[in-house]
Amino acid sequence: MMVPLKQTEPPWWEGAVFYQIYIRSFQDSNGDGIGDLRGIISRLDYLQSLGVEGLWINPFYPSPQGDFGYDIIDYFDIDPQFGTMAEFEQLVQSAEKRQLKIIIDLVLNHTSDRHPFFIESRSGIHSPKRDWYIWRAPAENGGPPNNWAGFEKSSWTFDHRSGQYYYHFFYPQQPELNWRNPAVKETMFEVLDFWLDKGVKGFRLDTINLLFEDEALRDNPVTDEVPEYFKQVLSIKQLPIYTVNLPENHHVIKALRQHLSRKGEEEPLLIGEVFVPTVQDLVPYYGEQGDEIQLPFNFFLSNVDKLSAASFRQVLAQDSEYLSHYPTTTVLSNHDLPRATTRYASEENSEAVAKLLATMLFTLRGAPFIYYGSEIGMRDCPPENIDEVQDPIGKLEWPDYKGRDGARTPMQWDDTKNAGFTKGSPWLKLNPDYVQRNVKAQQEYPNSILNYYKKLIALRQSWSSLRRGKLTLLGEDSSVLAYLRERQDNPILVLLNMSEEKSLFRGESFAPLTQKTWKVLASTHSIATENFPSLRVNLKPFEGLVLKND
Ligand SMILES: [Ca+2]
Ligand SMILES: [Ca+2]
Repeated sequence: MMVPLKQTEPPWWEGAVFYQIYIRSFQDSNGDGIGDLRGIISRLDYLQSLGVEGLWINPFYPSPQGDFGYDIIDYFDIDPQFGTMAEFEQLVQSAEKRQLKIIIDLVLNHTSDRHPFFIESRSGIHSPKRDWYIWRAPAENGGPPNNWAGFEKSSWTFDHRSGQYYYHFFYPQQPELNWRNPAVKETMFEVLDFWLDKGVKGFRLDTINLLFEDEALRDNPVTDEVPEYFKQVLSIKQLPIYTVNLPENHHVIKALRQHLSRKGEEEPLLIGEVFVPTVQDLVPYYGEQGDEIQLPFNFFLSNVDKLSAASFRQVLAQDSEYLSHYPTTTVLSNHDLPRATTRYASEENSEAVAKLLATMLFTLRGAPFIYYGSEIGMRDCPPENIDEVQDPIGKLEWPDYKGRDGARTPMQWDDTKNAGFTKGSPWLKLNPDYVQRNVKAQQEYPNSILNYYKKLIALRQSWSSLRRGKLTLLGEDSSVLAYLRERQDNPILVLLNMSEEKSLFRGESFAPLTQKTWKVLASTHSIATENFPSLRVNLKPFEGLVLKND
């Protein structure tokens, strides 16, 4: 029975600051060159000192690591290279003591081809688990059952023993579960129960909008007009209308949300990775009654291809139009993208741009997601030749695309050998800039990116207008992105000069700003204490300012 929600405190995650830990690269504790759970535990004090609230950890389940953990062979255990279940429990407890909430990554769409379910399913047409995956007879010409494509030109792989094909949007090592089978649903829901019992506070659901495919297996229409967003995941030109965002996904997500609502307990947080063509298409994933995913990832800001006030403003205007009544996320970097510093800055202006982007990250509506290392302005260090490549997509597409290794290099803790990440040989080479760019150096330098992050995170937590206020975009300046955050009587004004030239912001032309004087709360360039009675602000190149009503 649905009980109407009482008007109470908003949930902890609304507008909260999250930190993404790519576990392989964060901190190694035993010298094997691979980050692990004990490594994370040893850095919890550091994470607490940043002021973040949620920790999202990339997959740590037993896995052949064909896609670095997104190919799971056991949903109820920890891969020995990352640690033990006892260490995971210790991590949750130690995090809890520091008010840090653990969010784990979960892959429901597919398993590894070495998962016992798939091994059983593959054993023959009459296997009791045959229908747990998507098996079909060949087309009349012996080829794949239809034209569906994803990471590979055909999403079907032929199995010689049974003479049938199985379906996988990603790699052949990632066969897709058949979500039309109720047994699959029941079994996978138990996985979430298991981890909730371990004390996790939520899940980041991998590719959750790919659960269902068209039952009749109709061909996807072939077209040259593939939306930008799908170009990243489709190897051939087609509109994935029969493989992505099917209405059936919503039935399962609703059922999952309902399944997880436990009486008297705070509802676990569901964060969803959803590939959708427009901001508007995110809306259905919240559920008509707010009964699906609380936080569908909003990647549109990270799709902006250059540092441009106009381009970011365009995305934020779309957010305002469609998402102003929904909690959302702010993502500039993650394990699938080149880091924002690499996308938007040169080596020379990297520090200034990192601070400017941080000013935006922590002052927008969406819950900010910090990708590990962003807080010190880490930059990509891509492989130089194919022998160095670890990422499967980099191996497949070299040299056109070098894969995602560049954004996954080990965390730069200090200037000792291997940056304090490992005493052994790191699984992926370090960015040699760690000698200058590292946590220890930035802790000691008051105007570092790291200290600026801490300052902005603290501001977000003390000003409810930053965390929960509405956002109003101001003007159409080509250099300065300006917006107001308001809640009750505490407006905050944010000015971001995205140009490498000085720019003048003329506040007098905006009615909400006049009749007020403004005082600097945070500034990228110096610890300013200036007042701006006239609201004509001269901004230095790449300067960002956060101002309060004085
Ligand atoms: Ca290790
Ligand atoms: Ca699927």
